[in-house]
Amino acid sequence: MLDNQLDGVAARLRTARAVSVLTGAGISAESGVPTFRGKDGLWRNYSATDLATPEAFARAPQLVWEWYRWRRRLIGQASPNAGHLALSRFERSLTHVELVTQNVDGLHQRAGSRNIVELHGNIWRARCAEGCGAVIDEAGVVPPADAGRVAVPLCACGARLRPDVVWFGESLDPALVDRAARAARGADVFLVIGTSALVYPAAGLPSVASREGALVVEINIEDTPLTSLADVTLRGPAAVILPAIEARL
Ligand code: BV8
Ligand code: ZN
Repeated sequence: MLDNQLDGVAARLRTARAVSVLTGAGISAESGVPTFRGKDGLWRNYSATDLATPEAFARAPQLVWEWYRWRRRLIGQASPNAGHLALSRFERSLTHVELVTQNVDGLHQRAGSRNIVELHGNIWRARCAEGCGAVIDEAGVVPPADAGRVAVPLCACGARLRPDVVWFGESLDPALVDRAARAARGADVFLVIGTSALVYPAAGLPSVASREGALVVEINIEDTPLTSLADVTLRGPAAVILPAIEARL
């Protein structure tokens, strides 16, 4: 069954004018980066929705920064996995690939993907919390493990710095949302990889693609709210499924 499905998806990818991809935390799971809602959770006994909010940052900026430094350390020690790498090679072997990611870990860039829309920002950047416009790229600056309870970093203007990511309840960059929606509308094949399809507006993209006639392919280890909408469901880990598709291109 899976073999026939993989053959079918590879055949459609080969002839597709435009392929769009939406990834979530699941594609980074095999790099050792915990997912948001998986059993290993993300951090201590906090849930992401507790900490990834402007209210949490206003209430406990040091705790939020401790969480993000912990994630930067994890991600800094992680490498792109076979799923990220296969996707980056799709950019060269297929006609046109647009990669929309909900992930903030930067692993798609490190895998060599270029055409990326980071809907939720990037954990390696910090920006002024008061909006003076300062953005600081701290890519690869892995915080030391014994950092402990470190001070909240400050912007040159004196305000606090915050992670340059989109928190729950915050609006996404309209230009990025528009680019992602155009990628979904224009896709002949829409691959949805490693996302629980719970977080909007990203979770709305597959139905945009489906309405415009795209073949929607879900790659996940379990069912999600998207499974019933998908034309093809490839059940398995992204780091196995994506190379298996690539081998058939
Ligand atoms: C907004 C950055 C307008 C921070 C993140 C009710 C209905 C609809 C919407 C809402 C609602 N109530 C509130 C909202 C809005 C809210 C939302 O959608 N909430 C959800 C929880 C209901 N959305 C927002 O607030 C967005 N903004 O809508 O603006 C607005 C303005 C004001 C007020 C209201 C609305 C902003 C959302 C962005 C939040 N920021 N990240 C950070 O990372 O620190 S979201 C966070 O969740 C990550 O980006 C993550 O990527 C994302 C989604 O999670 P997933 O990626 O899907 O990861 P998850 O762990 O859930 O699932 C992993 C999947 O992988 C699983 O399915 C698993 O089976 C699979 N998997 C595991 N291993 C593998 C695998 N698959 C393949 N291979 C494997 N090996
Ligand atoms: Zn500032």
